[in-house]
Formats: sequence, C-alpha cells, structure tokens
Amino acid sequence: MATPERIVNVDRLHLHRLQAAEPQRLPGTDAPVAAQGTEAADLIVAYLENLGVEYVFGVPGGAIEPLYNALARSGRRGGPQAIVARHEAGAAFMADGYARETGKVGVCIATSGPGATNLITGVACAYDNGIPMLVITGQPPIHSFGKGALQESSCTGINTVAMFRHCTRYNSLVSHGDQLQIKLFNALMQATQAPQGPAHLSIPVDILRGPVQGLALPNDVTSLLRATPSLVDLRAIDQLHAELAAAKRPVFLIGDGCGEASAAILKLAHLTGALFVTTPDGKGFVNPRHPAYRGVFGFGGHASANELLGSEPDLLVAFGTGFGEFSSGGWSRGILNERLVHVDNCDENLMRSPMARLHVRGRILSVCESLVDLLHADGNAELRAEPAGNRPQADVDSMLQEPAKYHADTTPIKPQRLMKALSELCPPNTRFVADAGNSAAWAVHYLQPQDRRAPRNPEQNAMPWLLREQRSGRTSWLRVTMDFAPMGWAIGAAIGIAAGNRRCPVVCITGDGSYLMNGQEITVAAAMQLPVLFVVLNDGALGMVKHGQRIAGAEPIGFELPAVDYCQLAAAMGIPGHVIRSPEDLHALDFDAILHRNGPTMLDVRIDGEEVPPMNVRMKTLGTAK
Ligand SMILES: Cc1ncc(C[n+]2csc(CCOP(=O)(O)OP(=O)(O)O)c2C)c(N)n1
Ligand SMILES: [Mg+2]
Repeated sequence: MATPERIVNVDRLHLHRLQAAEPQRLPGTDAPVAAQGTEAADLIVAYLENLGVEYVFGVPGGAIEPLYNALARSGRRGGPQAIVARHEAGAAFMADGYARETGKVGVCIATSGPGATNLITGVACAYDNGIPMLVITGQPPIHSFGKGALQESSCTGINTVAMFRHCTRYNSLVSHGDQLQIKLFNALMQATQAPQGPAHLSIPVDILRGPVQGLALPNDVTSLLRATPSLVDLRAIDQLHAELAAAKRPVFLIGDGCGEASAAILKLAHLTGALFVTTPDGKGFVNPRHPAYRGVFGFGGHASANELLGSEPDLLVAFGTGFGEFSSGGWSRGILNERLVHVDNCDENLMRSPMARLHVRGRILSVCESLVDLLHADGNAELRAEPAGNRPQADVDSMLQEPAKYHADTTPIKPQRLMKALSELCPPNTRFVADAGNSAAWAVHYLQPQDRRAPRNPEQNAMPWLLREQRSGRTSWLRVTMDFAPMGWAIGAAIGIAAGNRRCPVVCITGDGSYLMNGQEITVAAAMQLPVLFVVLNDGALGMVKHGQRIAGAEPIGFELPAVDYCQLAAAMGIPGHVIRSPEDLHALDFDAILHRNGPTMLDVRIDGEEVPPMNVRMKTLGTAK
C-alpha cells in the first residue's frame, strides 16, 4: 500500500494535471488565453495550453533554447511544462504514448542537427501508427544559413526538413516570424485531423526568440482544433443498415481506430447477433472474455479468429483499420474479400480495401450510433444474441495456442505463464504496453486481464451485460506499435501514458535487447515519480530474431545478448527491482504496492527463451512460414 504521504503527493500532482488539462479561458469569456510572454515561443506554448496539452517531451540545446525558456515560464504558472528525455527518440515515443492515452496532440521538441536526427525514428513510428504529433526542431539563426554554423540543418546544411519529408503530414521551415502562426495552425490541423500523424516545424532560434504580433489567439482557431467532426456518409449508412438487417451471420473486426466507438460497436454487435474479432492493436478496446469475442486476427492472433473468418460469414464489417501486414494477417483473403464492408473516418485506410463491397466513410462513433437508431426504428431492436456475463475461463483458454504452458508452474518461467500472472496480478485499469519483438506476440496472444467494467459485487452478474458496457474515450488496456515497430518504443510510450494519466498503473512489457537500446528512459519515470512497472523479458537474446532464424532455417547469427542483471542496472539509478525466475517469485510480490509507488520498478524476468512466440504472420510475409 502507498504511504499517506505518497497519496497526498499523487493527489496534488493529479489535481495539477486535471487543472492543466482543462483548456484555459479568459475570465468571464469564452476566449482562449493569450501568450503570456512576448516571444514567438510563448505563442507556441499558448496554443498548446489552449489544447489542454500538459507536457512537451524533448532534449534541450542551443537552437531550441527559446522554446525551453517559454516552457519554464509556462511551467512556473501551471501551464504546459517540459519533460526531458535521455534520447530524442525516447521523447518522441513518450509524446506518442501521451497522445494515445489522452487523445490530445503529443508534442516533442529537439535542437537542430543531431537532436532532430535522433527524433526521426519516433516520428516515423508515429507516422506509420497515425498518432497526432507536433514536432518542433530548432535551427541556428537564419542569417547564418550557408555559412557553416554549428549544427546547421537548413537546405545548406544537413537539411532536416528534407529528412522529415517522408514521415510527416506537414513539414515546413518557418523562415520569417510572420509565418509562425499560420504554419503552427496548419501543423496542428494536419496532425490532429484524419489521417492523423506527425507535423514538423523547423524554426530558427532567432525566430523563436523574436516578437510576434497578435499574441491573443483567435477563438475560432482553437475551437476548430479541438473539434472532432461527426461527418458521415448517409447514403452508405443506409446501405450498411440494409446489409446488417439481412445478414444471418455477421462478423465484426475492431481495429485501432475504434477507441471512442467501441461501446457503440459492441451495442451494434449485440443488436445484430454479430461475433467479433479484433486486430492486435484493437484488442485493448474489448473485454477478452466477452461472450461474442473470438480473439485477435493478425500478428500474435488466435486460431479461433481465423476459423470464424474462414467459416464464410455472409457479412464482414471492419471498423477503423488500415489492413497493414499485422492487422490483416499478411493481407489474408480471409478478410480482404468481397464480403467486406469497411467503415472508417480515414480515407487512407479505406484505400487499402478496393475489394470491399461497401465503403462507409465517416466518424465511426456516429456511423454506429446512426445504425443503432435505424435498427431500433425498424422495430428490429430485440437483442438477437443473449450473451450473459463473461465466457467461462475454459472457453477463453481454449482460444490460446498452448493453454498448458499458460498454466505451467515450471522454472524457468514460461512467457505464456508470465502473461497469465500479469493478467491476474494487475488491477483491471492497468495500461499494458508491449514492445517490438516477442513481447508484442506474447502480450497480444496471451494477456487477458479482468474486464475493467466487471461488477465488483458478484450478485450484479445477473445484470444484462449491456448495462455494464461503459467505455470512455480512447481508453485501451493494451497498446502495441504496428507497422513500424521500433525496439524500445514501449519504454518511452509507457512513460508518456503514465504522464498523461496518473490514475492508472502502467506496465511496460519489453525485451532485454530493447531495454539495452532505450532503457535509460527509466530515469525519466523516476524523476517524474511515475508508477511504471518495467517487465524485461530477459532471454539473453534478440529473441524474435533467434526464433525467426530457426523457423526459416536461416543462419543462427547475431542474436546473442550479454547476460545482464537488469535489477542491478536499475539499482544504480536508485530504482527498486526484483529478479523473477519462477511463477512463485512473481506471486510472492506485493503488486499493489509496486503499482502504486511513486516511481518505476524493474522486474528482470529470466524467462524460458526456448518457447516459440506466435509470430506466424511475420514469417508468412517474409516468405519463410513453414
Ligand atoms: C530499432 C530496431 N532495430 C531492429 C529491429 C528488428 N528486430 C525486431 S525484434 C528484434 C529483437 C528484439 O529483442 P528483444 O528486445 O530482446 O526482444 P525479444 O524478442 O528477445 O523478446 C529485432 C532486432 C527493430 N524492430 N527495431
Ligand atoms: Mg530478448
């Protein structure tokens, strides 16, 4: 249990977070706050404050110094403040996690030259994952361009705008102070409206420091930036309504774009009797014990999901997914066929399914609400299926590839068994983040925490399940990086999630290779007193590479990692840790205390590295599946 002192501390921080999260208003008016300061950098911070952004992640340096000055001024009065990462890629991963958890734009900043180039991996990851992100990098003063200034990064230097071109939705050098406001507005609009992604501004230090005209923000601009339009294609909704009314065995696929819509989709599933599967990054939106759930389709997925799709349902409705390799089972014909209806607010996603028999463009929440209304108006609102409570554990276990290993109490602990322990020992509101490598495969397949909407009082089990399906916002209990999948992403993302939401414990499941690459960011969690549990799957190997080579019959090369004691590494940073060798070791820990401490904890889990992760989709795409 947390000590009373700690509770006070958490509450104060939490209060500060809530205060900061509410967009500021001028007293007695609806007008946004003006920049408090006189420099261009203050204007940037004022925009962020009006969007409710609390943290800016980055690493300082000379060319970006005025923005840090503005953040110092802002932090002192309770506005947006700086969180300093140890590496700029970590800062971008943090901004990514923060955006996923809060639904706001994630912001990361870096100095020119190496600061900007270090950011790129995290920005590219956010681009591939459709994460709204504002990226600001510095430049030396504009008069010095072409003269060989330190870390010059304009077109006469290493040209960072050119480097960011292919991993941003908007990308521009601000070459004059008068451009700043319009370019900032453009960047924020492009980052936050579908298709979402990073927008990059490269700003010379003298322009950041320079005076700006009109420091009061236009009211309409900030309300436009905060709005999520409820636009839908009414004609297509009518067509889908007819398809749903006629379908005998509809199946739904829930993708990563379904955050705010998941409750409405489940209601629709219930009204139509649809069974549903999720993509790997959609799993976190649903209760894995839901009676109509048949598992994950795609990377790390379940045979039950393949079987359901293979059973030739008469209608397949996919919500909010881009059908990349991981979410389409390597572009499987089981999903990409003429029975498909694709619902999405993102045209780029819709363009990935030319074979679909219907595309429904629009905000997924609004589409589903309209369909529910239409089905009710039909008088067709009686519930077609009668799911009650959770599926029995035996049914849920039967979806797993190797259920016996999920329950095995052997030493060394099996990764399957580790996922069971984490599912049982962490409270239902825990945010799990699984890293690139085997971590993602194990977590996507085997994690199944208790439903956060399950009633505490067992007598409430008699209530219709529909009444308990209360979901809010983009809340997801499991996050993974798709498509780009850089090692160490989860380490920064976990910190960003924890900064964005101090009420929920965060568990980062990562590999020893990823930790050796990016583990230094744990010191940021310590400095910020964030309750993040780092679970390092210590197999002494780049495990996914090792198993991939074995499955493919390739040369066994380059996968070994040194034996490292990650607890001692954490201890050197003042962070407590535990070495875990067996399931018993795990169950002996006081998880409640660990997950509520004001700071990170390290679990160095010496797993059985011989266990083969569920990674068949990857092998199929590489052309090496057996
Ligand atoms: C930055 C980066 N470099 C290389 C890869 C290719 N890769 C994918 S998984 C993996 C091994 C990860 O090892 P570890 O973090 O120890 O996780 P494990 O698979 O052993 O659980 C590698 C090298 C990658 N995804 N990202
Ligand atoms: Mg490893």
